[in-house]
Amino acid sequence: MFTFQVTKNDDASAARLGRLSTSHGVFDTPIFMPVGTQATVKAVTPEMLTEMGAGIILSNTYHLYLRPGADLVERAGGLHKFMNWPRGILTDSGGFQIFSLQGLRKISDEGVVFNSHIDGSRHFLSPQIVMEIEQKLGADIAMCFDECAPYPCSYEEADQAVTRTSLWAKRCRDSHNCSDQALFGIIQGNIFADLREKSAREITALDFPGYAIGGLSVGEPKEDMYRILDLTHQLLPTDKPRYLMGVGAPEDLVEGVARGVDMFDCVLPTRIARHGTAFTHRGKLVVRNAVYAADFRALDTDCDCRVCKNYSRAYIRHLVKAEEILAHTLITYHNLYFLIKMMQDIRQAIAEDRFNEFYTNFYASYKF
Ligand code: PRF
Ligand code: ZN
Repeated sequence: MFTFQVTKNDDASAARLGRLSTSHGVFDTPIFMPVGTQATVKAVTPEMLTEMGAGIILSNTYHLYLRPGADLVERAGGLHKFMNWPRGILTDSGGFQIFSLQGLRKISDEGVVFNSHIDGSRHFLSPQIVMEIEQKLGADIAMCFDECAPYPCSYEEADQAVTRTSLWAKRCRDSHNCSDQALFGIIQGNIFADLREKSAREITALDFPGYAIGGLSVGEPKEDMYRILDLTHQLLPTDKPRYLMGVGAPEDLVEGVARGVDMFDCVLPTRIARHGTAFTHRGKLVVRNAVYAADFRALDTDCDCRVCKNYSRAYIRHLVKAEEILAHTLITYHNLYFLIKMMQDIRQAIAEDRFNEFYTNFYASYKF
């Protein structure tokens, strides 16, 4: 049920257009996936996601395994039914979340022992167990259980994460037996070129239907991320989707697409929304700032989303200051729409052979 076709390659960059088919819909790439960690994209309903044009969302194995539990989601009929989201879902494997946890965790080749962030209870996850959980959740795309080395880290640490990620990827592949779910491999290697090469070689040898680039946007300078992307995309098969994990700043979407990335996800648009910040074509707008107290223009005067058509900066700032939860909904809606529309514009630009022009115009108007 899972297929991917590249429909066009850009002449002037590694950007490309593609089409991803799952049993929950067909999606054009490059695509941005909103994050719904706990089976909800915070502050917006699935109906709003449909309206803004979201095709596929990401959810998290780690959180759903701890609460409400994979068995419950399975009994509900899977994640799509449980949360009333009819389109695509990708589940991240939990590796990254566990490695970002503070406190006790013990990692070996067998798996990870860790304490729940909810009640401190002790748990063990292995590649095999994660595959069982992801199959119960029933997303269209599941991710392998991987080890994401932190930044900064030593060469030896990054090397060990690459070795373990390959070992686990093989175990994931061998225990994954769900025909209606695609399992993606994950490339690690931190900022070390030769480790990226080794990881890409070992993971692609396992022949997954798609490949993620993990271990980036973990605190390294942007130049390092772009340099690693430049070399990694060339090591991946051209006929499989490439997914850059946890990256979603507008400039990183543009840079990622230019380096051959097809899929992105990030909490940034939803997280900054809850802190009163909106994306606009001219850069980020901190709507909670006093300068917007009597500004009756839209969040982004160049946006045609439902929020920008109907609500002013002054009103939304008032909601933020009064700590009204509608502020979260309105800004989240706009921020997600902004990135989804930006990806649509990027796709159109690639289709019309003017991605280069899009790139130049983006930097001319987007201020940092
Ligand atoms: N691995 C997994 N999920 C992730 C990452 C990773 O390396 C990242 C890194 N930016 C975000 N989410 N499994
Ligand atoms: Zn808007």
